[in-house]
Amino acid sequence: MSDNKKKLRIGLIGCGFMGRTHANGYNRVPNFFPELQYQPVLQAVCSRREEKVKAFANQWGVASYETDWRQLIARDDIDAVDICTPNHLHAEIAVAAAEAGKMVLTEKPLARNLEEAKSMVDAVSKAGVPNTVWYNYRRLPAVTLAKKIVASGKLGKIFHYRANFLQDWTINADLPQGGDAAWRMDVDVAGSGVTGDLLAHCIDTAMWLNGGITEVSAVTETFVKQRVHLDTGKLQEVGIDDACIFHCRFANGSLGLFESTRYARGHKALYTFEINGEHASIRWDLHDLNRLEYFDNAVDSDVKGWSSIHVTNGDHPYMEKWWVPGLGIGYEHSFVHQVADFLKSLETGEPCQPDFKNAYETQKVCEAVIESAKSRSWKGTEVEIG
Ligand code: SOE
Repeated sequence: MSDNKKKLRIGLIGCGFMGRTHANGYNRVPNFFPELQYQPVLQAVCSRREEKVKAFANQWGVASYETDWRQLIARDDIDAVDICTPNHLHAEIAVAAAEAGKMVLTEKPLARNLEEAKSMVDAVSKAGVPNTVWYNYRRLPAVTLAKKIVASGKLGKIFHYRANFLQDWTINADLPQGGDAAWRMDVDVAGSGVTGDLLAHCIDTAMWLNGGITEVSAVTETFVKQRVHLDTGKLQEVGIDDACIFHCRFANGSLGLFESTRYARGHKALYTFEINGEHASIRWDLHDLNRLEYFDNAVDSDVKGWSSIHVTNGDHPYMEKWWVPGLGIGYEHSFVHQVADFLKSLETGEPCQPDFKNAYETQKVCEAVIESAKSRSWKGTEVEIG
């Protein structure tokens, strides 16, 4: 690797599933985005369990490891702190990292709640450090193409936005909550259930494509009311939402319908969205992520119908970086693209979206959704996106 590149020394905190997706992103970028001025260097990784973090460092080529995140932040040889921990640590780590003058990247959702999220936005803006949140699905070529199509006006006036994120991994009532394995089931750690974990993705994409959500009306359900907690060994109340359905209004006058659950038997990670406009519609499905479906009402009626665009041409978003037309890419590439876009943002000085400020708007919608379900009433979001 060329020596005249500026090194961006990354300190990765957390080495679970998300730690792996990010580490892979950092490792792949220099090969596929050689024009970037910055080169990420996996300088340190941190996790409480030494065995685990040592093995991770070995496997992913990380130069060193720590078992206390405060030690990692205190190091002079770290430029950017990347938070891949469970949600309850995002705010504390991000604020400390920003105060130490580090750039901060964090996994989604930004935080457990609005208050924590606000402290993070304030900390990075006070410190003036670059920041971003890994809402990775924006960076799949077909989703980025959807953004281009909507922005071009081809759809005309938008009437409907519809999204689902369906899974089925928590149906078993014997599944515990808490601990390293099941922290997503523990409300104290996760903040919420499917709303923060899955709908946050849908809301981020929706507001990116279709503008701000102004008010919501939601219903949530917790199908299994008590689960054994791995920390205490006791049967405890489950505080997360297992399923959430909400409808909403967007600032542009369109209506939205969102559903997420971990109880949709047969679905593992079915993230789909559809947008219906006056002239055209588009729809996308994570299980067929290289395709974007497009219906253009202006096409002659004898050949009119849904067309399926295989988003793998050299002139499709990000695709000139990969193989040749017709050859698809996968989930992991969205993280490679996010690293590349973050590095590019350091060159241009333009924030890498979604930055903390933008992800705070998504957090507002998540909070309004939970509030609306609790109070069984419509809630305004106060989102500041047009
Ligand atoms: C949950 O199962 C999960 O891993 C989320 O936490 C991710 O954000 C989502 O992309 C896939 O599903």
